[in-house]
Amino acid sequence: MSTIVFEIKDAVAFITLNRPEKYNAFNREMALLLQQKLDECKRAEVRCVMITGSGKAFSAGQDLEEVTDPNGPKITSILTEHYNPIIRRIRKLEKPVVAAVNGVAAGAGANIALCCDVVLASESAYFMQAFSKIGLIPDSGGTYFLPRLIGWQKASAVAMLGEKIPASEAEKMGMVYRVYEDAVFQQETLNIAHNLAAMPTKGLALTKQALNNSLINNYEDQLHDEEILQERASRTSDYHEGVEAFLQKRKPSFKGE
Ligand code: LHQ
Repeated sequence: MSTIVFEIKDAVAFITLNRPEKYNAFNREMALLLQQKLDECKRAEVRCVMITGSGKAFSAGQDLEEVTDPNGPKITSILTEHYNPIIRRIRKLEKPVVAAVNGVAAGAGANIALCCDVVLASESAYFMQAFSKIGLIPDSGGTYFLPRLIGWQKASAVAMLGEKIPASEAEKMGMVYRVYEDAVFQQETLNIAHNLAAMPTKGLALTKQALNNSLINNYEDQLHDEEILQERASRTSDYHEGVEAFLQKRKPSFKGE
């Protein structure tokens, strides 16, 4: 069985982390394959990406057996070759990426989920910045995204204590957009992915770009970027369809163009 299951259906690319017996912990093979599959999501037919885990976990982060293997990858190459390229691909991908956190998301597994555009979790899922428990620092963008998502104070405590943060608490903190009861989680996350896939994909990509820019821009630069990106959005056929459909009091049919 492949460590990543990949399927494109109805404009949604489903990426399933697939090492269930290891709680979908990342080894080199899985990390490189995830990068490859994220690249495949650039295809025009894909209008939304959903990342989830198979079995009980979303992902328990780095496979700790691999890091203790003398023939395994070195710590620095784990970041430069495995995780950082994954985070960059998710942030740069010009479509919405949904993290459907079906179970525990720990270490790099948590931070890959947290850098996605829409983070959904099942009631029984939990998040854990497990790094501190083994003497490491939060990586995979954790020290960047966490304080921006939940504020400095909570980010420091979450990063240092490495406690289990239940999905409901993560939602209150601002790590997660919505939590669903386990029984309806799969259906509800599918609905969100399909909704996103039917939306104006180019407009969403430009929204993502504007939000990415806001992480580094000052206020004036951000207003300037909004002028440029909004003008670009207004040149899409989906924009024209959206306005026309509104005026004609009908449902819009967006093509992602
Ligand atoms: C695992 C793992 C795992 C291997 C569960 N590896 N097998 C960057 C740079 C360089 C180095 C290191 O890492 C990084 C980035 C990082 O991600 S650092 C953080 C690495 N992750 C962790 O420290 C989390 C380790 N796992 C846990 O603390 C627990 O497994 C959690 C809290 C996730 C789940 O606990 P339980 O529900 O009690 O499950 P379990 O511990 O029994 O795990 C289930 C199985 O999965 C078990 O296998 P077994 O054969 O005994 O049934 C675990 O050994 C395996 N597993 N995480 N990271």
